[in-house]
Amino acid sequence: MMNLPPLLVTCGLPYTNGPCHLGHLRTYVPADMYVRYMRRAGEEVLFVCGSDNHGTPIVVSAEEAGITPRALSEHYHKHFDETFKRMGVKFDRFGMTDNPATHHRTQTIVTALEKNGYIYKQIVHQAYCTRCKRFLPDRYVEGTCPYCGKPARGDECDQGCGKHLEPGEIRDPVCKVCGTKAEFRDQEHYFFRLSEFRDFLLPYLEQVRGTSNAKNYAIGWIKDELHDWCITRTLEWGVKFPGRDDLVVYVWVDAPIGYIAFTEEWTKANAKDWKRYWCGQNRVTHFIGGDIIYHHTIFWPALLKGAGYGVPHAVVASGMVKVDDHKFSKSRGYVVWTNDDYLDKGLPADYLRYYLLSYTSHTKELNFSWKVFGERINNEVVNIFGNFVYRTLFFAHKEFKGTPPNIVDPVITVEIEKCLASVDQLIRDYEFKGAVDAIMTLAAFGNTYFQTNAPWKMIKTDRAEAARMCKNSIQIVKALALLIEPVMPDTAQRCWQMLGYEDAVANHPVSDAVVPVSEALMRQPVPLFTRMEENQIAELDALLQKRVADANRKKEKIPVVTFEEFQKLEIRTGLVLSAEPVPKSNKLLKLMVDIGTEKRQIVAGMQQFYKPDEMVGKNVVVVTNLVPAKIFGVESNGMILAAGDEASLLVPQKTVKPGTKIR
Ligand code: B3M
Ligand code: ZN
Repeated sequence: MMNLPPLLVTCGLPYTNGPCHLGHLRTYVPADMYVRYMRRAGEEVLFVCGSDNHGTPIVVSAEEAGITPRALSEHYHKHFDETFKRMGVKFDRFGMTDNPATHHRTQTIVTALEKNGYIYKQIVHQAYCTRCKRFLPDRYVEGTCPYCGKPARGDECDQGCGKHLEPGEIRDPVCKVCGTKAEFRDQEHYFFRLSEFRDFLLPYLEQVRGTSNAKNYAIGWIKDELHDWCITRTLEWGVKFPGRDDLVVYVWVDAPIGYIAFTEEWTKANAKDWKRYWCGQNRVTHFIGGDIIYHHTIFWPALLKGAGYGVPHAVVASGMVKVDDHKFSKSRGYVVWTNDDYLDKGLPADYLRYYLLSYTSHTKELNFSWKVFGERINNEVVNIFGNFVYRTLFFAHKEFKGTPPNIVDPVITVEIEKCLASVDQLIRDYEFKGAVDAIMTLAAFGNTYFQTNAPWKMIKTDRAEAARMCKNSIQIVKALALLIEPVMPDTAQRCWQMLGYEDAVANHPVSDAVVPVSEALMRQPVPLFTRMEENQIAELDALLQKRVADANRKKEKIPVVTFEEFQKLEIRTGLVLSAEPVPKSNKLLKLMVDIGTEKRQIVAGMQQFYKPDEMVGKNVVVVTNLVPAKIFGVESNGMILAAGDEASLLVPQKTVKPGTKIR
């Protein structure tokens, strides 16, 4: 282990265009566990992340919200920073890609790439909206994936095959803002020669560390053709391409460069050298979602290599998250918001951390459901871990006022050592679930030990023997507190304090698990956990079901109408000239309406709400280009707009000439 470079752990950067949800946590919580453990295993670790502020996801959302991209970014940056802290995810540095450090490092790297001959200019056929009068980069355009035919965004097939799309590749492009069919126009852009990195990437990927999904996908992809990437965009918002005021770099250039910039921000503030982390032999370890493997295993290493930096040591990719067996989807309601649905309901961060870490292996699909969540918390965290700790400490406190002064039995020490060794191996292999399981196995062992030895009976006949059993159990509690810290940091600290320690459990190496518990006086123990009650779970689940139902209703009843479609409707003001009931109907009125250019006969269902006389002389709003229809045998040529079941008429605020267009 001599002279290993320091370990740098990063997490994929959240876009600052929406709140934190379970999908984010699936990556951040395991990364945090890894960092906490590796630190306490004696490694020098730096943990950095930040928010991703550039690119069309932010510009489009800011436009929708009517604020600047910077304001939107600051809002969500703060949100993520606070949410991660609440979840116990503790970065050494949580930066912003729009800050000077990222701008500077990006321009430096792009300049180096140009100098090294990896960037060239080329004309591309870029989607252009004639209505908005602008080019449509990335998420400004939607259409069909040329590879799989599924609906796609300008730069990625997000609903189908997941491929990265180059400008001009998307089929049937439509402007996301106004719905107009886009056309392709020529524009000059800069390209990165990704295709030249194949010979570097093949052997690189063979040895890269991390999870097998990342490596295997990447190796599969580079066996196909590698195409160059267009790395500039016509946007105002972003990092300027060096020497071009009209172009910014593609967000996927400056986003990963943010990892370096955030490291620099931290080293600067801590009198350290960022090059130790990034240049030459390094231990950069990227934790990312499974949907951005391509960017981190192919594009990013090539970029670093081309600019003369060290390349990542490991890529750890998490599996997808499902909710109630459905693909995670904000618009369909299959989402769990970290604050609204979880933390703000008063639920402990540690429960969710435990669930996320222990549900399944890191690379597998995690299928969230409140029911399973409740079961696992009650059956494992509360019944096994919590029960064992509380029984042991309660007994020790009651009978001995603390830890009795015995020697820990070798069998107990062996059991703890076995657990330490397997946890260590599993975490280094990014098998976080396996590690949690191993810790829980030790807790179950403790439970069984306490139950079968029954020191509460023994004490009636042999106090010394009961003290020995108690000491053994307490030693297991100590080991559990130390081991569970990366998983449930708050729980671990409370457990640690109940053992009588005053300091932070996180400051102790995990190996302290076999150091005999000091004979400190204990505090009055209290249960570590509260159970998840059935009605509480039912309420949380009902909220999710309601959100899904609402989303469904919205989807079914309200189809999205493009601006062009909307424009097809002709809506004008009209003046009611005469009105009379339609014979044999108690609902309908037959009206004659002046719509400026002509007089129209219109049948309207408003007899119950308006007397014919009342209608005469009213200014109304009429859809004038509806297909004529016969209602109760009477021809109706238009529709009068009214609100709700009582047919409250829509009328212009100020009197206008009949025939005035509504727009
Ligand atoms: N901001 C979010 C995503 O695509 C994106 C990650 C950047 S990591 C450098 O998941
Ligand atoms: Zn596709």
